[in-house]
Amino acid sequence: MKTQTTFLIAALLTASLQQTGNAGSPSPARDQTMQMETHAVATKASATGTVKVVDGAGGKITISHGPVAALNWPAMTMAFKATQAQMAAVHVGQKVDFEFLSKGMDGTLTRIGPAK
Ligand SMILES: [Cu+2]
Repeated sequence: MKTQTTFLIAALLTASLQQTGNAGSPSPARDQTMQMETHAVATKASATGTVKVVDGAGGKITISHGPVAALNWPAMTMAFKATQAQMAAVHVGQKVDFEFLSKGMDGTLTRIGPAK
Protein backbone atom coordinates (compact mmCIF):
# COMPACT_ATOMS: atom_id res chain seq x y z
CA MET A 1 0.00 0.00 0.00
CA LYS A 2 2.80 2.40 0.87
CA THR A 3 4.54 1.58 -2.43
CA GLN A 4 1.34 2.23 -4.36
CA THR A 5 0.84 5.61 -2.67
CA THR A 6 4.44 6.63 -3.38
CA PHE A 7 4.02 5.64 -7.01
CA LEU A 8 0.81 7.67 -7.27
CA ILE A 9 2.49 10.77 -5.82
CA ALA A 10 5.43 10.36 -8.20
CA ALA A 11 3.05 10.06 -11.16
CA LEU A 12 1.15 13.17 -10.09
CA LEU A 13 4.38 15.13 -9.64
CA THR A 14 5.60 14.07 -13.08
CA ALA A 15 2.29 15.10 -14.65
CA SER A 16 2.32 18.52 -12.99
CA LEU A 17 5.99 19.07 -13.95
CA GLN A 18 5.19 18.27 -17.58
CA GLN A 19 2.31 20.74 -17.52
CA THR A 20 4.55 23.42 -16.04
CA GLY A 21 7.14 22.74 -18.73
CA ASN A 22 4.58 23.27 -21.47
CA ALA A 23 3.05 26.40 -19.93
CA GLY A 24 3.98 29.58 -21.75
CA SER A 25 5.49 27.68 -24.67
CA PRO A 26 3.61 28.60 -27.85
CA SER A 27 2.59 25.55 -29.87
CA PRO A 28 4.63 26.38 -33.04
CA ALA A 29 7.86 26.29 -31.00
CA ARG A 30 6.79 23.04 -29.39
CA ASP A 31 6.09 21.47 -32.79
CA GLN A 32 9.56 22.48 -33.94
CA THR A 33 11.14 20.90 -30.87
CA MET A 34 9.31 17.64 -31.48
CA GLN A 35 10.46 17.56 -35.12
CA MET A 36 14.04 18.05 -34.01
CA GLU A 37 13.72 15.24 -31.46
CA THR A 38 12.33 12.94 -34.15
CA HIS A 39 15.18 13.86 -36.46
CA ALA A 40 17.70 13.14 -33.72
CA VAL A 41 16.51 9.57 -33.15
CA ALA A 42 15.94 8.48 -36.79
CA THR A 43 18.93 8.99 -39.04
CA LYS A 44 19.00 7.90 -42.68
CA ALA A 45 22.19 6.24 -43.82
CA SER A 46 23.46 3.93 -46.53
CA ALA A 47 26.02 1.14 -46.65
CA THR A 48 27.30 -1.83 -48.61
CA GLY A 49 27.48 -5.34 -47.25
CA THR A 50 26.88 -9.05 -47.63
CA VAL A 51 23.59 -10.76 -46.73
CA LYS A 52 24.20 -13.33 -43.97
CA VAL A 53 20.68 -14.35 -42.90
CA VAL A 54 17.19 -13.78 -44.31
CA ASP A 55 14.80 -14.28 -41.41
CA GLY A 56 11.35 -14.40 -42.98
CA ALA A 57 9.51 -15.14 -39.73
CA GLY A 58 11.38 -12.46 -37.79
CA GLY A 59 11.16 -9.91 -40.62
CA LYS A 60 14.87 -9.26 -40.55
CA ILE A 61 17.85 -9.39 -42.87
CA THR A 62 21.24 -9.82 -41.21
CA ILE A 63 23.95 -7.99 -43.12
CA SER A 64 27.71 -7.92 -42.62
CA HIS A 65 28.29 -4.31 -43.58
CA GLY A 66 31.20 -1.92 -43.97
CA PRO A 67 31.72 1.25 -41.94
CA VAL A 68 28.87 3.80 -41.89
CA ALA A 69 30.50 7.22 -41.62
CA ALA A 70 27.16 9.04 -41.22
CA LEU A 71 26.52 7.14 -37.97
CA ASN A 72 30.10 6.67 -36.82
CA TRP A 73 29.61 2.92 -37.10
CA PRO A 74 32.49 0.55 -37.65
CA ALA A 75 32.07 -2.48 -39.91
CA MET A 76 29.81 -5.05 -38.21
CA THR A 77 27.23 -7.76 -38.68
CA MET A 78 23.72 -6.84 -37.59
CA ALA A 79 20.05 -7.48 -38.33
CA PHE A 80 17.87 -4.88 -40.04
CA LYS A 81 14.08 -4.84 -40.04
CA ALA A 82 12.86 -5.66 -43.54
CA THR A 83 9.63 -6.06 -45.50
CA GLN A 84 8.57 -9.32 -47.16
CA ALA A 85 9.36 -7.78 -50.57
CA GLN A 86 12.87 -6.79 -49.43
CA MET A 87 13.50 -10.28 -48.04
CA ALA A 88 12.26 -11.87 -51.29
CA ALA A 89 14.61 -9.66 -53.34
CA VAL A 90 17.87 -10.81 -51.72
CA HIS A 91 19.62 -14.07 -50.89
CA VAL A 92 22.31 -15.23 -48.48
CA GLY A 93 25.80 -14.48 -49.77
CA GLN A 94 24.65 -11.62 -52.02
CA LYS A 95 26.54 -8.31 -52.00
CA VAL A 96 24.06 -5.50 -51.48
CA ASP A 97 23.79 -1.72 -51.40
CA PHE A 98 21.17 -0.58 -48.93
CA GLU A 99 19.66 2.41 -47.20
CA PHE A 100 18.12 2.39 -43.76
CA LEU A 101 16.71 4.49 -40.96
CA SER A 102 18.63 4.17 -37.73
CA LYS A 103 17.34 4.74 -34.23
CA GLY A 104 20.38 4.00 -32.13
CA MET A 105 21.34 0.44 -33.06
CA ASP A 106 17.85 -0.29 -34.40
CA GLY A 107 17.94 -0.22 -38.20
CA THR A 108 15.00 -0.42 -40.63
CA LEU A 109 15.75 -0.96 -44.33
CA THR A 110 14.23 1.59 -46.70
CA ARG A 111 15.96 0.23 -49.84
CA ILE A 112 18.08 -2.80 -50.66
CA GLY A 113 19.44 -4.08 -53.95
CA PRO A 114 22.42 -5.77 -55.60
CA ALA A 115 25.72 -3.93 -55.06
CA LYS A 116 26.84 -2.08 -58.18
CU1 LIG B 1 25.64 -2.13 -38.08
